[in-house]
Amino acid sequence: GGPASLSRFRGALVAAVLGDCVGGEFEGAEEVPMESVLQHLSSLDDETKGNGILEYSDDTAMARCVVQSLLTRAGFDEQDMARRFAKEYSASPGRGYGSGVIQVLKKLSSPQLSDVYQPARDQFNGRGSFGNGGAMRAAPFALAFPDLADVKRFARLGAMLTHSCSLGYNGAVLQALAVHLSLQGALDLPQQFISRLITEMEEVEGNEAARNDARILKEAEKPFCERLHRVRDLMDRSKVSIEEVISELGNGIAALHSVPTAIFCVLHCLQPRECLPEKYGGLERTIAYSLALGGDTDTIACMAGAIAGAHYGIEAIPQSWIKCCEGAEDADVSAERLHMLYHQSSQGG
Ligand code: F2R
Ligand code: MG
Ligand code: MG
Repeated sequence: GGPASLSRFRGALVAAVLGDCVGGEFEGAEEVPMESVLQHLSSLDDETKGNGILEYSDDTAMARCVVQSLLTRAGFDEQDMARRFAKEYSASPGRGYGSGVIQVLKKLSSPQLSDVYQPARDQFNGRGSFGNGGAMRAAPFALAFPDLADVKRFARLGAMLTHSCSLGYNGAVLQALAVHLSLQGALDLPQQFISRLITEMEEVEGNEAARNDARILKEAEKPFCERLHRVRDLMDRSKVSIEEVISELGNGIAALHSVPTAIFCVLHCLQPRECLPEKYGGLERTIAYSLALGGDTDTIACMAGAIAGAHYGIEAIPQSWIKCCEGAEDADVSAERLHMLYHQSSQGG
């Protein structure tokens, strides 16, 4: 489809759910042989499976809250979104949430709470979380707002409801930017895509709060920019091993160690790769490669899935995968509604 087509919206939201559901199998594993990944993925073609057998985790549970809030309020409303996070957690606490964020979600359910951003600020002795929980649910912001400045602003505010450290919320901004650009067809020119992300993040990481957090955590002056430069270096190499990707970019639960990694997975899998079956299209390659990195597989595959899905569109996703994943069909319905909201906004309605 063309820029911002319905197919791209459906691809983004559905592939994010698939990444979460199929990635759950390997979350936390140190090494994941490609053979095990391919076995897991081919088991999804088994006709006797299906009907949402693979459950979604916190990644999708929170993204669904973001989507419902953006749709119901026709824009960003922090009170409504915070209430939905708290309600969702209390209804299904067993979705594999991070151990820190649980405290925030409990506090957000208090009717006495006057500032919905305060519980996040109190995390980790006032330093805030740098986990990837803001980034894992950031894709819907790119699907609701056509304007780049809105995508950046609301992805940051949406993440700050749980992640007040800039290394957490700027990961969400980067993820939303990647989906936004992919939706416009920017992955047709991969070098320009990565350069554009670096330019945008230069500005995002240029403020005092970001510099301060980076200094305290002993990271580079502009940590996401530095990682994106590493992504560009790896892209330019003809051969890269999985070990090198993990050591250069990471595969962990911190946004800094997973959002640039997810972006690399998408870029690396734009072409066929020796380690992946020839019959796989780009979307299948991206999901398989994300799982083979090990570590935070559900979240890396969820984020890479959203970016790749926005590029390849819904037609690239195998029907059998959709049938196996809880929430994938709901995501497809929501994508259509977000597409309408996005195009209403772009017409100034
Ligand atoms: N939590 C998981 N997976 C592991 C456990 C699964 C579960 N117990 C099960 O077996 O079912 N996955 C999910 O969590 C990640 C998103 O986490 P989020 O929302 O960012 O949570 P949190 O708690 O804010 O941060 C995660 C951890 O990062 C460390 N951390 C963050 N900020 C820190 C800081 N300022 N100082 C020190 N440590 C910090 C802590 O260890 C946090 O617990 C996704 O992978 C999702 O799938
Ligand atoms: Mg998860
Ligand atoms: Mg995870």
